[in-house]
Amino acid sequence: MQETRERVLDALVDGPVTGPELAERLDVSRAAVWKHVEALRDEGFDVESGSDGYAIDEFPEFGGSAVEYGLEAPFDVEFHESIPSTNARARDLAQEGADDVVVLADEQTGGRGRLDREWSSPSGGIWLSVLARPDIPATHAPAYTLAAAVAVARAAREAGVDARIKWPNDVVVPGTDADGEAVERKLAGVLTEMEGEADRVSWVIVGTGINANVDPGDLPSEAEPTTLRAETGDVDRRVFTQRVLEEFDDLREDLDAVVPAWREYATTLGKRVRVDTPGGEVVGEAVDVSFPGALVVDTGDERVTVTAGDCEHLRPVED
Ligand code: BT5
Repeated sequence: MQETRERVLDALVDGPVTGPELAERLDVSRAAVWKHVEALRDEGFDVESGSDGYAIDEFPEFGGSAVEYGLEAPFDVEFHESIPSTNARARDLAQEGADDVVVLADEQTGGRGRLDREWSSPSGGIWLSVLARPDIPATHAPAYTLAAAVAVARAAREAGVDARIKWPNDVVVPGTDADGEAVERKLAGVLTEMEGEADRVSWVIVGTGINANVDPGDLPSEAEPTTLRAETGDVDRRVFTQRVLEEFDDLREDLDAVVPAWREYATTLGKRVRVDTPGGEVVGEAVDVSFPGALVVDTGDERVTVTAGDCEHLRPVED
């Protein structure tokens, strides 16, 4: 089904092509061709039908087939105008046995951050979850979180935004507040969920929320958010999403490349940090990140390796 839709889309982009011609070429009925054409129209494609057949001139700004078209990564994309949470939907798909699927939405009504915090997801953003079944042990899954953060940072940097990464999962943009103090504003966050045995995960869901064509005023102000709209102007969400998925796909194939790529954009390294971990608070200088994504903190007395937690950047101590 998905594949036929893609082939119909390919043919229409190269069109015009008549319904009977297309039916013959794809070896499906004329009714099936018509159904796919109607489905593409529903997704916002401007399919013209003239005397020499169907043709497509314009792509919708966003949508499943639009993102799949020309995507150099092996994902099927399921698009929703509005959905409670793409991660929740991806979990349902995981139960059904799906693999390499991306759930994408224009708006989420129940988006979640880590520790069940709310993730504000108004229309105009890029809210997506990648569901995959990699052959990795559960302990390596954090590398997927870092990979998603790197993928978003790279796509944002290509779009002209000075995106950096704050350990472990925040894509931030440095700036100054009204008093001229340095601040880092959050552009995107990643929430990874998984299920499986210790030696091999059954599935991983990497949920990524990117504040794209959104006004910062529509996001919770205490979070100090920023958006692509505020930093550089509205982006083509179709292309931006493709770039994120392509970068992510490259990195997951080469997990050893993730940490070095992450270090390149890190704002946390060299800073004094306070990390709230399940085992207590760790304060010191963030000196490194080690595979698959742990933060190494020099407390002055010892080096502590932190695998999970909330990280706050502190001001340097005055000598
Ligand atoms: C995260 O959590 O940063 C992970 C966010 C993951 C969201 C994606 S969207 C697609 C997929 N489907 C979902 O339901 N979730 C994933 P955390 O580090 O816990 O940050 C959450 C905190 O960020 C909140 O407590 C707010 O303070 C702040 N926040 C909420 N919405 C925000 C936004 N749109 N931009 C910036 N900060 C936000």
